[in-house]
Formats: sequence, structure tokens, C-alpha cells
Amino acid sequence: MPRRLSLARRALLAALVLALSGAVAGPASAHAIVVTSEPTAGASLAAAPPQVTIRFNSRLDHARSRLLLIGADNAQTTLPIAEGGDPVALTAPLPATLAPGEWRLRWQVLAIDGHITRGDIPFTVKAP
Ligand SMILES: [Cu+2]
Repeated sequence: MPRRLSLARRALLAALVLALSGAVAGPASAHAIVVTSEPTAGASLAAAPPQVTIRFNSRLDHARSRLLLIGADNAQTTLPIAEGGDPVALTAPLPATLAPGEWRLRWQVLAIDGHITRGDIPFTVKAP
């Protein structure tokens, strides 16, 4: 029955294509996206927390990752990323007193799959 054999071959080929695309998509999906953060995006806080923690879905290369604090006037401060801590999180101290207003954490991380991702976490410190 040549027709059935052909269908079986097509099914086998389809399975092989799926397996190959899965093999390609697997590692690529490991680039880092934010899972949780402190402060959370869009938070409105009475006072800024003493440190930033941004947790990702993937291990990071901390030495090749960056974290900036950007004020409403667009002035940028590079925050010192702690090394040797949680392999999937960025932590850095925040300046002791942040003036009331809008702030933005701009992160850029290198994941272990070699891909760089970046994003902003805006938050507001409320006036007393
Ligand atoms: Cu990736």
C-alpha cells in the first residue's frame, strides 16, 4: 500500500521537523526576562527600598549586566551590581534618599545563552 507508506513518511518527517525546531527554540528561550522585581514596575512608594532586586527566568552573567537609575531629569546613575549572589537575580543598593518623583530602573542583562535583553522598571516615590 504505497499511499499509506507515504502518509507514514510524511508523519515521520513532520515529527522530525518538530523535534528539530524544538531543539533550536529550546536554548533561545533561555534569554532573560523579568519574573519579579523590588520595587515592582509602576509601584508608588512612600519611600524607596534600600536595594533593588530584579529576578529573571534565567541565569545571568552579572559582570556583563548593567543597572541604571534614571531620574525625572534624565540624569543617570550606574548602580553597583552585587556579584556572587543569586545566579538569576540582579541586586544593587539604592541611594539612601531618593527625592519624591518619578524614577526608572534601566536594566540590561546577559543571559547564559549569550543573548542580551533590556528593559525599564518605572516607579514613583510619593511626596510626604
Ligand atoms: Cu536567548
